[in-house]
Amino acid sequence: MPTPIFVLNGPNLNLLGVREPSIYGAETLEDVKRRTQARAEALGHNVDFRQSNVEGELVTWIQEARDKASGIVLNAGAYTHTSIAILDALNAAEKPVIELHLSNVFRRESFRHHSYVAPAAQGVICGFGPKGYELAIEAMADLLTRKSAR
Ligand code: CA2
Repeated sequence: MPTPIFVLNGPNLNLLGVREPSIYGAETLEDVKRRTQARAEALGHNVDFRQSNVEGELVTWIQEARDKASGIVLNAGAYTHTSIAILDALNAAEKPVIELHLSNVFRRESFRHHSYVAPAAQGVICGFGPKGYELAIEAMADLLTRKSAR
């Protein structure tokens, strides 16, 4: 098995498909995991898909990615807008990072317009719902192909 792409999900994303379908859609996180894994496998990658409501656990997983992941796709949830600890961990990981959001955060409240994650990310995908996870895997696969060609 190749080194996995870590797909990390932050607080409240375990509620997907259960609450607020008008913002986040009807798919559960388990559905999103399945479509993410399917896209990764089609592109010759595998994913390690995780969710936590705990900021420190996300930091620990990002630290783990330094040795155990090829890249990090991160939907940090609300920690996107608050967490210097997650930014520091991403910078220390020295891996390609894609910031991901289901919703278009720029159409929402102004406090969602700032991201602490973005300075550590190669790119940001937001507003495409669960499809964004597949887009993020495609983008990460391209980044990893370019990296291995260097
Ligand atoms: O759009 C995204 O993916 C977000 O990262 C989701 C976060 C939000 O704080 C960010 O600004 C944007 C919230 C995740 C909460 O997910 C829920 C899902 C269903 C019901 C309630 C919350």
